[in-house]
Amino acid sequence: MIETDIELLKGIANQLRIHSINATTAAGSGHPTSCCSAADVVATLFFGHMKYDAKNPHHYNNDRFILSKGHAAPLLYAAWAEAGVVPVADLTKLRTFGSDLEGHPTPRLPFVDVATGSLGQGLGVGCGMALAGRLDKLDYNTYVLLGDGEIAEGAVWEAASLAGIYKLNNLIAIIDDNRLGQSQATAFGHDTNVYAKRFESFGWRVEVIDGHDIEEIAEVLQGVGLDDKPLAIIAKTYKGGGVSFLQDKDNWHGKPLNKEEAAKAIAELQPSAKSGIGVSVQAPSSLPEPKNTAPSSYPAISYKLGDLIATREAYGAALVRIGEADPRVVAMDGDTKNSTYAEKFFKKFPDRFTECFIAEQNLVAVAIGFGTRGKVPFASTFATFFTRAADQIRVAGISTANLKLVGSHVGVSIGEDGPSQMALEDLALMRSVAGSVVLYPSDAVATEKLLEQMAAKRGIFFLRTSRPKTPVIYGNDEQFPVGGAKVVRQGDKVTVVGAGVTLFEALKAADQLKSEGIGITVIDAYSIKPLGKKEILEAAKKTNNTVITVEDHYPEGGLGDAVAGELSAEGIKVHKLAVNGLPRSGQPTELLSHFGIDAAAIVKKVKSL
Ligand SMILES: Cc1ncc(C[n+]2csc(CCOP(=O)(O)OP(=O)(O)O)c2C)c(N)n1
Ligand SMILES: [Mg+2]
Repeated sequence: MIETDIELLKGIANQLRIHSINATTAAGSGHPTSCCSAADVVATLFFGHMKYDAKNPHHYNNDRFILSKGHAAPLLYAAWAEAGVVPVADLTKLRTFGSDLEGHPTPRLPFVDVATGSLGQGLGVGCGMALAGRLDKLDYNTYVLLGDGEIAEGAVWEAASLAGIYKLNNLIAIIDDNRLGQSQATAFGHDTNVYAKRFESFGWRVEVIDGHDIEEIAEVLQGVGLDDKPLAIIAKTYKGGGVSFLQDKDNWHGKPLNKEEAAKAIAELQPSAKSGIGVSVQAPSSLPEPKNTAPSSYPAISYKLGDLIATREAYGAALVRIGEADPRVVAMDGDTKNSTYAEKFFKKFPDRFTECFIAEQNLVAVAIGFGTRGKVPFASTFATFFTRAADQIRVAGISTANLKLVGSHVGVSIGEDGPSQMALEDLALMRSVAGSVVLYPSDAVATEKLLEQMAAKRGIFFLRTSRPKTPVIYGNDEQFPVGGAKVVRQGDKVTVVGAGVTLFEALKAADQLKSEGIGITVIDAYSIKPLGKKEILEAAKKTNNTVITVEDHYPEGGLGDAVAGELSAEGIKVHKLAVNGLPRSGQPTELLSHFGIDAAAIVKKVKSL
């Protein structure tokens, strides 16, 4: 790097500081000191190192930058303003309603791939992006900027572990070690050695640098990708760095400067500030663009009515079938692939499968990362273990991510393994995610057809599969539009709505009641969000406005609440049968009976009404 460049980068760093201070002072809130500590690193990355086409932030081979410490958003916006993407005049609209420059970054902005601000999530997403780059034979690098306080999060170390295992030398973590967190100093402060040893033990190459020395920053960045390990740069910095009365001071986290303070700070910075506007940056190399387009159709299926196949097994078959036609499909699992049947896909397409080991937060983050790169990621594990990644899934909602989650082993019907393995809260969690779709097929055909839609449509989908084998009840040509429901039996007394194993209990109940001269309607609610309201309402109106829901889930937030929530305004009475109480090990039939969600319980409830 030539000397004038160093001077220019120093100047740009100060310009970024000025923008960050001005914007937060105008907003009356925000984190200027968290921006100042990282300004030299960000200036060097954006104007002296990264390869990207600023005119097209979505370019398939642009270097990626994730601001994992999302509260430093003004710094990110300032960098993209100096790169010519955000109008400089817009920076002071920070945090105002109507501006896309939100308090923490969201993909409303074209240069933001994922929402950040819930600390600890960026590095896992970066792993997914780095893996996708490798799969697509692209040479972009993924840079993730983290705070020193942030890396107390376990999810960071799940990601660090995976990056080390897969030797992701296209992934760079930069730790802005400014010694301070929010309310006090971080646990290890400026003891960079602690962080160095930790990253090294996870298989990373580590460089410890002065994070305010542009020359040093530029020099270590020149070593990116030179060996077969991910690179961690521990940058020793000062919070508020560059401004004398802020630098390294306690009690300045998350506080804007008042007008006088801002003027004083800018008077210090201005003399050496330089604009980045018009500074040329390296373009991405022109490698072939990956084929990330959806196929026009998927191959047909051929199941026989009555065949016994667990929906989890149908999931594995569907993933292979769809993956054959759709090169965008990738899969990942958390060491349960032989139970979720993702293994079928792994065997067929080993390059497109990522074993994420037992680290579910990272499993979800990796999937989100793949999704940002035009892939259609299917992540699977036992449904209950997705609850562990609740925050990643919630933030995926804010990111409007393309994310497909498939959870198996649901409810008490898994039996002997006992309550720690039973998903009984998953529907409640997944229904509450912004923009999510929640599907719950009962047979193999429904599973296959729903999976096609999951692959074809963008968005966050959760598919609940079951452990026990269930008979195929639908013909191969049956359609299962998202937001629909199927009437599988018709009667006039009451409508029973089930899904998964409880659908078959409802059918048994219908047979028994029929032999006693009582007719009931049975509905397969394969689409829980959006719910097949039209079908259920129509049926309910023909059965005395009375509905019974039956589900292998706790009563809170599952199928029963979904149906009651949609139908209460229509004057329909909804009676919920659900797992009311703490489960224990036992045979599935015993447990379904004990918790009152089997055929006998349905018969009893129908008669009581
Ligand atoms: C998961 C999570 N927990 C807590 C917070 C609240 N919070 C925002 S910034 C911050 C301190 C971060 O310290 P550090 O990572 O060192 O960043 P710095 O501001 O020092 O660069 C905290 C606790 C959060 N945003 N996310
Ligand atoms: Mg800090």
